[in-house]
Amino acid sequence: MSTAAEAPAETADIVVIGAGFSGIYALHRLRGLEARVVCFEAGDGVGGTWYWNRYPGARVDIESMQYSYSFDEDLQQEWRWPEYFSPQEDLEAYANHVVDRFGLRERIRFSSVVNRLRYDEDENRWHVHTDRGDHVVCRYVVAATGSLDATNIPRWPGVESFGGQSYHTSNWPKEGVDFHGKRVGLIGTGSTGIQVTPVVAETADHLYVFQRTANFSMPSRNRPLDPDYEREWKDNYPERRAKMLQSASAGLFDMPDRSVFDFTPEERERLMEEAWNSRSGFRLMRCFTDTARDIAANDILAEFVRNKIRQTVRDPEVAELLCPNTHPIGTKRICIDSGYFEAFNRDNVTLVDVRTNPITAVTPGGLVTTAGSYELDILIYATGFDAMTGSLTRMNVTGVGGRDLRDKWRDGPTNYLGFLVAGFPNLFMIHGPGSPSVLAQMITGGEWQVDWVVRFIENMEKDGRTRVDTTPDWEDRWAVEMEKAADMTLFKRADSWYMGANIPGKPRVFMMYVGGFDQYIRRCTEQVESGYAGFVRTA
Ligand code: N01
Repeated sequence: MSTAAEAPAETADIVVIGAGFSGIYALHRLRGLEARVVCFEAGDGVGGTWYWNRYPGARVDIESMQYSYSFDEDLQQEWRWPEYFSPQEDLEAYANHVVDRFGLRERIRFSSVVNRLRYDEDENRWHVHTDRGDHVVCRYVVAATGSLDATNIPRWPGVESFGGQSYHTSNWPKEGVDFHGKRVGLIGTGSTGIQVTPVVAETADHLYVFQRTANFSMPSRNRPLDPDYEREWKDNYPERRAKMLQSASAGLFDMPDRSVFDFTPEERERLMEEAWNSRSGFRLMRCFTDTARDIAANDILAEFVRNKIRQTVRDPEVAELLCPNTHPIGTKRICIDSGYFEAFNRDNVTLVDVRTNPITAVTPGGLVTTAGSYELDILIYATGFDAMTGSLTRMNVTGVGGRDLRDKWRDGPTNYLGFLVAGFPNLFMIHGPGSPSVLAQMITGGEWQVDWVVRFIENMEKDGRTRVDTTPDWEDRWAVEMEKAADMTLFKRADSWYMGANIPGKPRVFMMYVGGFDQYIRRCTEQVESGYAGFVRTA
């Protein structure tokens, strides 16, 4: 499977795959184990998501005082975030700072794509191969491979034939792209497309936004970080970080205690207006207790946002097309924008409805839909990811009996507590399917998962165990629990990447644990306290 000449096998104790935020922390934590650790990273720099997604407008949608590491008090006191919601370049700079500050860089092998991961049951070892010819034989693998890593470009006829410049947003050139005087086509209106649109619109000659599904988005109201606010966080970091882990989202947000139906229409309008105008558009999603579970409550919130779109976009037909009406609000990732809807008031921006008239082909000169063709110089694919599973299934992973992970996950990504897959021993996933993953604040969630895995490995060593697996029965039990949690929400009503619905042929399963990060911690802790029930540890 390797593409370069293969070097002789070398040995290690642990291989970490990925030097994103969780992989970096895993490297730091694993130091304490006196183990030989090797980390492979596909990029030529650190930061994972925040290394790859350098498209114009890329910015986090969780405030940076929270979306940052908690493991080192000096680091969190000293680091300064210039803005409330950090842009990609600040997050990448932070990842680099952490790697250098903690001396981790030399442990990372950059530009090394793991393309084969094979478990040898006789040896109880993993064989890790890369496209550069590395072959490392190790005891444990920590797959910090990210939830949104494997890109999705739909297979339209002619995709390879386009004669202009084309980019997927998660593989953006470091030198940037000049849009001056260019006709640009942007496919996709998820969080990414919504961030790209206003920035490209500023310089492109013309921007065509190809929309299949209109999305709910709220203004980020991003601004320079207020020093008093920063001080307040820094003065209270230990307590706040602890509280984050006791919350459903691994973050500190205002939590509602009121039903939308406790109020008159006028009162609820006033409350929603207040939340809309608050510092963070996300607050709107936390206005009432029942909007995530009750479709009638959800409709009220959704209509409030649709009315905001109608008030913002001058052309009523365009406004109506931008109004989401295919899914309940919050069942696809809520987007946070900086002038998305306003961009459609510009003369150089055209919204193209590719739900009614789907894209049929890419040609050397542009795009063809069932309604017409568009001449383009630059084509931007903001078409998302084979999320949650793609990073592992594309890696050619085989477990006990040579079983291919793709085969094991044919009907959906079975796992136990999001950490282990039965028949794939000693392979730990971070932010994998079955964990809260993207439904909780990912840096904090990743730190917690990494800590759990490192403690697990420490205990294995202490107890003289060398192999851990789970069983299909425990996977089924977790699947039932996950299903139960998802059924209490409206998530399954949307054709979202959460459900695998964006990838043709992918099984339609809600892939994350939506019971809350606090509950997830409780469940993982219980299993450990009950003597590792569900984890089959052998010598
Ligand atoms: O990807 P997406 P994304 N024909 O899958 C469209 C995180 N993130 O990169 O909805 C036409 O959401 C697709 O249409 P539809 C965040 O978790 C965070 O935008 O499937 N269109 C959709 O509009 C987010 O959820 C931040 O009908 C096609 C778009 O492409 C996740 O990343 C910023 C198509 C894909 O949207 C992914 O976001 C950015 C087709 N054949 C991302 N196939 C922040 O922190 C796909 N599409 C702010």
